[in-house]
Amino acid sequence: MSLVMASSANTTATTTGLLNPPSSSSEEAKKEINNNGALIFEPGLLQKQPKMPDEFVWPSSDLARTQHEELNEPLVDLSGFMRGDEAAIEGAAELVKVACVKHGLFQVTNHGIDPDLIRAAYDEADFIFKLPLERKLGAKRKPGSACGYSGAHADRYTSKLPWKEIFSFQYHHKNDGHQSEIVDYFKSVLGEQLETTGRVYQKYCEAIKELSFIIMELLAISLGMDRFYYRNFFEDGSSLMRCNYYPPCHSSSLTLGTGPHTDPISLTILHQDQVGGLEVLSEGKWLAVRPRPDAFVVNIGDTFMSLSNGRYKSCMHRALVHTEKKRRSLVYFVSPRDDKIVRPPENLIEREEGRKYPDFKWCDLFNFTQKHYRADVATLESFILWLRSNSHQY
Ligand SMILES: O=C(O)CCC(=O)C(=O)O
Repeated sequence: MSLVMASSANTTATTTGLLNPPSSSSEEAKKEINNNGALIFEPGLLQKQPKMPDEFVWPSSDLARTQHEELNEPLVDLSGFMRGDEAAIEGAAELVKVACVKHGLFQVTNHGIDPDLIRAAYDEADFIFKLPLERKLGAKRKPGSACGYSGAHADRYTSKLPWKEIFSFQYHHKNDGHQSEIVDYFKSVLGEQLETTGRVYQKYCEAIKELSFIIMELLAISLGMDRFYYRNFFEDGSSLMRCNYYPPCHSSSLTLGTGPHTDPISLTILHQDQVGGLEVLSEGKWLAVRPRPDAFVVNIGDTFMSLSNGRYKSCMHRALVHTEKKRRSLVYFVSPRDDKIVRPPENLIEREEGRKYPDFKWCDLFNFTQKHYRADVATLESFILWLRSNSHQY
């Protein structure tokens, strides 16, 4: 992190290692470095502090120790799906079903994504996070938006800060006439120099979108529905791609890289590097998800839980940080078009004892998590209470 320290020479370090605004510079530069008054995450300095700043210390309930046990999630081999082998597809759908009913997470292998593309996506993430602090803050997330740079979510919160930096951007599944959406975004917020980075992620998102559609087909089959039902539902949707960078942390037992939460979106497709740290709550125990270079982790989010009328569980997970090693993950969050009504298909309602959740629009849940509520272990329940109290019924 020395790059960041060098670039922030005109900032003043507090005893906590969170940076105060610079004392003398132009108003514009001040605003940029000052993060609009929010504290700035600078892990290089934090590592030199004798004590972990309170902002990063999580309550013991969230820090409940891992069981030193791995989650026994299924490894779903997609090669049968790729060659159209119906028996193999049925077998894969059965594995998906068991995992989604139990805890909402499985891994997929033989997914067809080029390992060189995955490697390139990690290399570009390293490049982004090594940029000077001013450049990253110049691309910081705007209020109400999920896109851009954020250090420890310090722009939004003042406690239970996650020990990580993130960079996120949007990708529309139907990008008619705008096939360089991500390239253009990178160039606009980080400069022309980032064109190659944008191209790598454009390719990465296009490939993962195809994978997400395959998984949507498997999910539909596993729920006994028309195979293309969810694929069609998400065809004109969008995804958010997030690169997570977790610096090493001496006080790793006091903090978290990502706190316990379920994802508000529909489906998450994640690749983690070999350091490990992703954990899932299963039957009351935090269990590690083993990193596999050849696999993607897939988990159900709140919106898909609603679309399955509560049959499939939104996966409760968190990420630990390592004492000596940096950790990275590449996360692709799938969502329907903003104005789509989230409602389970009729045949899932008929077979069930009524509706588990009311209809809602995805954009309302998204805005709820951006403006009113910090995604945690109870996002969907809280959203539904809010929806009802605000008479947003569809
Ligand atoms: O890094 C990980 O393994 C988990 C990331 C995550 O849950 C998130 O970014 O929401």
